[in-house]
Amino acid sequence: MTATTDGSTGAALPPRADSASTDLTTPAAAGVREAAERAVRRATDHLLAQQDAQGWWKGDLETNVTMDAEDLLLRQFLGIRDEATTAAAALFIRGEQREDGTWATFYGGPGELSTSIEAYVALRLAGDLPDAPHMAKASAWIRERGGIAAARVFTRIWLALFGWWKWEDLPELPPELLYFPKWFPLSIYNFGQWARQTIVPLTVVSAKRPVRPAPFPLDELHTDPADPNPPRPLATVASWEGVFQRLDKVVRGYRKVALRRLRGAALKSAARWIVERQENDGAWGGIQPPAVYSVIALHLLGYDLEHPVMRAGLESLDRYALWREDGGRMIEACQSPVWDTCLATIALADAGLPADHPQLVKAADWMLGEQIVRLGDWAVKRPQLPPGGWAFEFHNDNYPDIDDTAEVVLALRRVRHHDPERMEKAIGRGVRWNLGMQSKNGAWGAFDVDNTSPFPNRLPFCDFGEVIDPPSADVTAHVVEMLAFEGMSQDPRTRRGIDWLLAEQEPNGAWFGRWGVNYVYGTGSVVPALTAAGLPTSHPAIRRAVTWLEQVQNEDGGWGEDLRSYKYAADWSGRGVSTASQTAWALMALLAAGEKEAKAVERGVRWLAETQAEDGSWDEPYFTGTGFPWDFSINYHLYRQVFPLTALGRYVHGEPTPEAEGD
Ligand code: R19
Repeated sequence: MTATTDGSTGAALPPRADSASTDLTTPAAAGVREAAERAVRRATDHLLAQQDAQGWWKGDLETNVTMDAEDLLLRQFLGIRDEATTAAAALFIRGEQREDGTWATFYGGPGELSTSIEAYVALRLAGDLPDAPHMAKASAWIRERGGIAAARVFTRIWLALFGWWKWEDLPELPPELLYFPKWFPLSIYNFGQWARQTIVPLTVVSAKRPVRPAPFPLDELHTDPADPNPPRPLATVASWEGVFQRLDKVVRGYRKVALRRLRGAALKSAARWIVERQENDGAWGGIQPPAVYSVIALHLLGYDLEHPVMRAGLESLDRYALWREDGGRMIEACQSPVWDTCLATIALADAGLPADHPQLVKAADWMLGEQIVRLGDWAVKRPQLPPGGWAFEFHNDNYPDIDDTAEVVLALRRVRHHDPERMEKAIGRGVRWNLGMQSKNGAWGAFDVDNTSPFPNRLPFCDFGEVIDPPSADVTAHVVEMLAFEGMSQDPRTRRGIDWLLAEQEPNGAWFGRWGVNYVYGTGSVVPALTAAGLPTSHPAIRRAVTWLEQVQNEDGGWGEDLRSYKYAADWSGRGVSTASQTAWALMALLAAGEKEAKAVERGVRWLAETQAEDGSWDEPYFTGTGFPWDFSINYHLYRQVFPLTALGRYVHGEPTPEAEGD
């Protein structure tokens, strides 16, 4: 696909299947079945071979070069950057640069300003000179787009650490924030867990305003080096943005008179808050950005690099690095072993592996050991609820999530384990925890209950990604599906989830995908959940979804949806180059809707069988995972394997049914 500068036009839309046209490739149905069976066998072998000896699966989690750039900037800030690491990171960053000199946030996507600035600075740290052709191209584009002054807050904070931007020209983030009670609109507990964990250490950085000597000037990234910090335009007085910008001025005023003792106590509280949340692996919350900012914050609060907390934190950062065959070093934003393992288990069960297959039992054993049996931040809003969830990562006991818990329970139910009592107990705790985490509106968010405050998003500070965690259709669908398999379809709590899902359906028949791209993921999650919960396949909501999926099927028989669907839904919803995981999601919905004999399914199955590689894998350069819609995208490298296997397995062996489960 040709990427364009603004993403709105130009990227070629793949041809859609035209239901009126004659099908040129009509294969005998038996041929499709054979092709599907063969694809299932090969995909099964491939997936089985990827399991770790300890029982888990983990695909690479690819995002964008801001991870790599910020890792280098952190090392520069602490004075621990070494040449070998820098060279390896630079090799990777250079390899990700686009023809036009920019860096994108997803494969085939448009150049992005803040990402390009951070990548450029990282390459300067690695010694690339401003007049080298690839650097000059990048800086010209950056200047054309408004330069550093137009970059997001996070990027300007990184630059302020080296004096390349003025702290006075950044929004305030006072550590006294920690004192807001949990009912207060701007309490840290009204931010999503990822934002909360990032903001607390950044309050320390914002209070301290540290500046390390810049290793080189960055004049070439300003539109006017003589006036590098042009004031940002004030929003209109009447708007919410205006109100919050004014609030920012008030906080600035407060900074000058901040009660010394209050500020000192707030900083101490922040340090305690951070240290208490360090996980056993030395990182924070399983994701890289909070680890990076926490290490900086603690350093500013006087922790030296030899302090055990700091040593563990710094060592943990190395574990986010993946070494590629060419010697390049890529940083993972986080790691997905629990998510990958439950999805792989479900896929292998769908593929027809016996429930007592040793590799499935091993996976179940590992998952059982990962259940979280202590309280976390979620308990601030649910103090009475006993623990029992699962997190996405290896080490993230403070932040189990509802999505992983639902899918792990669904996966455990597909395995016959030698200790059924242990299984029942674990599943019971997981189900109760998920039920306890239902939001007021009957639906489920990812990490917290009722994390829906409109205020965090209004802060001038929050100009990137999502900062709240409201219920979503994909997570709610996974919980409803899990409750249906637990025999709770008629439970009033499940019914409320179903009603919420029915009300969330878009006029075109699709559902929005919060954590996967995009309407194909939402629809692929919701339809199987609704039918598992007993909705007849003739239900109008199911029919509308089927019609939509058939309408957006590509001419080649697959489905694809570009990340641009988050920004330009009118043109891009359900549209994009066919990918293995998205084709699988569409098929999962159609099969659940009883469309096994439909032409659309036959053509989708054929597409998957034909695009499979000899070794049973699929190739998928396109990003089909979502961190934050549009702003932060993920290529989960195992998605291309587990979802096609689930779809093809269900095509061959039929849907898993709640009745058939649980022996
Ligand atoms: C479904 C399972 N999910 C519910 C869990 C998915 C976890 C996705 C991994 C997210 O990794 C992250 C998270 C946050 C960030 C940030 C960030 C940006 C803005 C703020 Br404010 C705070 C943090 C940057 O990179 C990230 C990566 C699939």
